[in-house]
Amino acid sequence: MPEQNIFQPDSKLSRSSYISSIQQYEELYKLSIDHPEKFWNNVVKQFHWETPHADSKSFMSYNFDISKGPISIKWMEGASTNICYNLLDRNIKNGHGDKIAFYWEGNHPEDYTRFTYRKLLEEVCRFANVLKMHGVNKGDRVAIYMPMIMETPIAMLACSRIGAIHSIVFAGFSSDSLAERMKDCKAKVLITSDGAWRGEKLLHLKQICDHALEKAQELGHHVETCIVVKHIHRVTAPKPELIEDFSVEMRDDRDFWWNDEMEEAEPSCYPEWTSAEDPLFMLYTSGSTGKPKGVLHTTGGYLLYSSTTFKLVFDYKPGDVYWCTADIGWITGHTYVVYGPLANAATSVMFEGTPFYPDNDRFWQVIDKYKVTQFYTAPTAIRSLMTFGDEPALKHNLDSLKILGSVGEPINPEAWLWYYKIIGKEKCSIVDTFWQTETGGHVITPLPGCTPMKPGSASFPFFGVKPMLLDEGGKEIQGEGEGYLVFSQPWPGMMRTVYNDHKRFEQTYFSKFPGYYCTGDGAKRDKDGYLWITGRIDDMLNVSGHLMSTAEVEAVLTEHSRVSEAAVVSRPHPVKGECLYCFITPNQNEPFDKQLIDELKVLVRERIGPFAQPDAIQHAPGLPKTRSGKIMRRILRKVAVNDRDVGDISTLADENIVEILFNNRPSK
Ligand code: 6R9
Repeated sequence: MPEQNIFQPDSKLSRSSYISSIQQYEELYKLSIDHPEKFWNNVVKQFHWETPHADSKSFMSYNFDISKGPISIKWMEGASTNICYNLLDRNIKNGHGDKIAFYWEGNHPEDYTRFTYRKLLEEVCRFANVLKMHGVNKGDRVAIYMPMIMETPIAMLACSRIGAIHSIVFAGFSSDSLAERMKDCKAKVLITSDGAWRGEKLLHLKQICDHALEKAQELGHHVETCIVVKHIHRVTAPKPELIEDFSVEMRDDRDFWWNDEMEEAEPSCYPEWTSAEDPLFMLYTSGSTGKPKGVLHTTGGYLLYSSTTFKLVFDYKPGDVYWCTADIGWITGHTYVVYGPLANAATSVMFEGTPFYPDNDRFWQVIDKYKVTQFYTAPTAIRSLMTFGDEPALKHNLDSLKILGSVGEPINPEAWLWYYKIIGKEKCSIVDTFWQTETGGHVITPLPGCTPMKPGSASFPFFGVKPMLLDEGGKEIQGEGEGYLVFSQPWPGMMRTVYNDHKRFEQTYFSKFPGYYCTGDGAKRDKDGYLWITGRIDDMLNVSGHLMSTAEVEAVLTEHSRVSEAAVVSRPHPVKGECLYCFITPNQNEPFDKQLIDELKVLVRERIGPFAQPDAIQHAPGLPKTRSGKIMRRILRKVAVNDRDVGDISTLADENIVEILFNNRPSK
């Protein structure tokens, strides 16, 4: 078992936290599993329902067993509400109109602003009216490709106000990826900005969108409207010379400036009442077959779950200032920058920039500036900041911090301890939150002030979540052991389907173990019942918290005309967690040279995005395959780390290839 040190929560924090002891957690947990309605009803009451759900029977219903019929998950059937109304109007009615919803901190330290709940509602209503003017109706899909600026949550909430479904594509994806996603969801409108600064880099977002819109057209889908936020001229330029030849092309019949549209729009907009099971948003996540899946979340359950996990996992109290550094383009940004905090009338920091600009102490400087109480980031960020030593953090006053969160990948004990000691001064609870795009919110996590912490363990299930470990044959592993992490009953915030492909939803998550939602991750349970996530058990990899599939990258590499075959595995990386290691078999008589390597790197950046760029590309005159032609990735992973202890290779069609691959490893 990994590190077994236990860290007790700070007693002052325990005294004030919502859930203050393991006993209290266990009682509530039991209630949430045995009587979901009793548990969730307290949350239901906090929100406005235009129509309440019909009766107890309609509170929750589900089928997780494919042999008994289609998989289905429903919460609060028959109820209607509007999530934007609950996040804004309801909070204003409750006296929070002048409360700060967001402190926006730009890329440049001189750019900052703030938005109250009232101001946010006004802007959201205006933009909802803009969308309506452009013919967006309930159920239509709106693609969003934006930096971390206030217009992003405004656009999301405007969609939810009129019942449109937002589909955000992280603005680090390439134009091809954006096009593919817009085509898959048949987006009517695309919202973007002219560009964005990331540190000293200027990103040409509108240009990427222009290519994507063209490409979508080639793929057979026409996006009618593109709305563009003018951003880069409004803010301080880290490198003014880069703006000199920055230009944006606007097509008269398709492109509109955000500000021009907003000027004419009314600042009020009656919310569209949507059914609890109406779609709220979709968000693409990598699929192990290559094509991304549009994970679909619905309204009522997601509201209950995002608000409750936010409140209890971050122990959010009025007066706190919370900061989640995730980009809104990922699920963490959806649930824990936008929906969860606003549902609790919270005050958050929203940050446009990077941890390294203008200096490596930016995170710590921002925590000090806003007196942040809860800070939520990813292990990859912690690891890269650790490399600069303690001094950048020690320069700032971090005393306001109470809770530190981690998300996206397993946090190694070394990074955990640094976070705990140097950032949290041994008085903060660390919440290592395990969850997925599919789960909508945290599913396995410690609770602050409550759970004794083990560095590297996500510890225990959140309320309503019932995890189990299964062996390869589907038998449950009780007590200590390791297996597939599955869930045996639904919680309100879990995904409902893959957009337009319910079969794929059933196939991906419910076919391996009938009756269970399969996460695709492995986990261990130790003698104290703590869960330790061991990582993906499918062909997925996690680079700096970005999940991608080996198949997706292989498909891109083999597009190159000189490549015959490609295989991709993950290799451990000290900062990114994992990185891509690629094996390339060129076509017969084609050389494997630097030019090819460079072209392949560019290709992956173009097709997927810069974060997917391989760290190593090696020549593979052949790949280790079984007689039935399956690539043995286990062996490739050994080659990637230069570990000659490859185990049994007798099932290979050609055993000699293993030695050749070891000898062909790149020199650095
Ligand atoms: C929220 C998010 C999901 C995958 C998941 C797992 C890994 C996330 C983790 C973690 C260990 C944690 N993961 N949090 N592994 N400990 N605390 O990241 O969603 O982008 O869909 O990724 O990330 O492998 O299956 P998503």
